[in-house]
Amino acid sequence: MYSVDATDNCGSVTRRRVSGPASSSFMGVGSDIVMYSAHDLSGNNATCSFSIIVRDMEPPQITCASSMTLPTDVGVCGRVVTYTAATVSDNCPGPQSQLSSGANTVSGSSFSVGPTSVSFSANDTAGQVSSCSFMVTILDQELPTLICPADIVAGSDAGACNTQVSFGAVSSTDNCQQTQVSQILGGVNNSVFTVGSSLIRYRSLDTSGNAQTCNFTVTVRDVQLPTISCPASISVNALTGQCVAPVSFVAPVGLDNCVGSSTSLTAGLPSGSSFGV
Ligand SMILES: [Ca+2]
Ligand SMILES: [Ca+2]
Ligand SMILES: [Ca+2]
Ligand SMILES: [Ca+2]
Repeated sequence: MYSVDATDNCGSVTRRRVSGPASSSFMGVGSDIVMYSAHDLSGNNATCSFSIIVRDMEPPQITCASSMTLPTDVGVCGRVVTYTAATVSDNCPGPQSQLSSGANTVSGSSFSVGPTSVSFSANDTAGQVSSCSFMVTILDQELPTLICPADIVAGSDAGACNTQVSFGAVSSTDNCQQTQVSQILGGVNNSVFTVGSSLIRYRSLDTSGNAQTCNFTVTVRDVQLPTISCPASISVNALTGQCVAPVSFVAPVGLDNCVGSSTSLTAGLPSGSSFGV
């Protein structure tokens, strides 16, 4: 809205808008010149002009997609992510959203494990800029693979209730790098295992803390027979007037490479018994 005044030395003056928009009329962004003329009763006239500039002072409105957290694609340390580009509105036509973060954040590209910021911006014709951003977070939730050796069966060493056992390497892979493999249970490789069965367990950890375990057993068998020596055969005479005789002998005790062996009488009478003729 504007007003134009005109005065004269004699009587009334008539005003006329020669060009340009009228006061209170709608005017788009840009500039225009308004010209008026004034006419007195004697036919003299004068003109004046002024310019009107309408500026866009309103920055664009821009809205980004919501932040997202997604697992990695199977077997790879990243994920192909698609998302909706930011939407823009403005009081004036023209602005469109433009990706302002790196080329590796284009929708449909492969995002690395971890958080990545994706930013969009929009410029209106008046040079005003608005921007928004959201996070794409990729989580490695895929467990490492871990392969243990097959179960091992070994015989005890001669004269010992154990043996040294070597086992093959454990192999591990992960969709991401730097897998850490460690043994968490059982005797170590190349150590001496006693007769019996031992559980060996390994664990593989990826850099995101996903754990995989595998097991195998080491069984050492006692392959050595016990030894036992019996006394020499004994010959005694029957007691006078009887057909028997008491006989004592040192009961044999067996020996074995492993502790816990026992010796038992399996036939005949124990020492001190009365033996018949
Ligand atoms: Ca005049
Ligand atoms: Ca604007
Ligand atoms: Ca993994
Ligand atoms: Ca034995």
